[in-house]
Amino acid sequence: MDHQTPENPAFIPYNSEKFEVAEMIERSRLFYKWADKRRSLRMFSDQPVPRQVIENIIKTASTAPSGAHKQPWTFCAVSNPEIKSEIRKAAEKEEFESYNHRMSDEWLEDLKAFDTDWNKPFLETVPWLIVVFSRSFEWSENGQKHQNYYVKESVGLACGMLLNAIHNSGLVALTHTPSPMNFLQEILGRPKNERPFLLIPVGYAAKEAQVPKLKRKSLEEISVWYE
Ligand code: IYR
Repeated sequence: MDHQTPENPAFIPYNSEKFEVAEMIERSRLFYKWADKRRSLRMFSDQPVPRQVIENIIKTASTAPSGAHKQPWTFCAVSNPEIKSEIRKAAEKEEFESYNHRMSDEWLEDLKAFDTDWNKPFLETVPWLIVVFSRSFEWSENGQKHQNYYVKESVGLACGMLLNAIHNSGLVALTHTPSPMNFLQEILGRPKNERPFLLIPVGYAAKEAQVPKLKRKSLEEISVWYE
């Protein structure tokens, strides 16, 4: 491997934290119970959230595994009110078209439980929008293109970690996908190798926030065991 010296080895020891079986079972149970409390929110407070929290959340997301460790993601953190307002306007324009002309009857029926429509006031209310971009390739310094690998898988994993980091901070989020999302690339001035992946409003839940009463699939429904 390149640049390998005794002072700068290519591989280093990894010591994982280990637990007794009983503790491991209890920790995994508690982590599940905690993760199961996370919900997608559409009702946010305008209470500010310190930038440092958002920085830590984004750093956590970037610990996700990625194809060949390319970390093919960019997280745009937006608190600027003018930019949030621009994003809301553009998102609502697309969502209006989607709800009125583009989405199938079956799709609209499936969304009834969520009571959503083309209005997205939360895009302005929330203190932060995290706009996640996937990077399909990179340019090297001499202008050569280098493909990234398993980009959707990698960015999806990072977003999962982002959502749990948000949950861990006592904040809430929505994985919002106005469609099409090209306007985000324009508004935020992102380069051609980036594609918008998710628009994630992050903040405190509104005082009177409600969520639809949903049931998660049981273990039996989601797993098959080959022991
Ligand atoms: N993007 C639209 C519609 C929408 C689609 C799905 I699939 C959802 O789970 C929720 C909403 C919107 O955000 O309203």
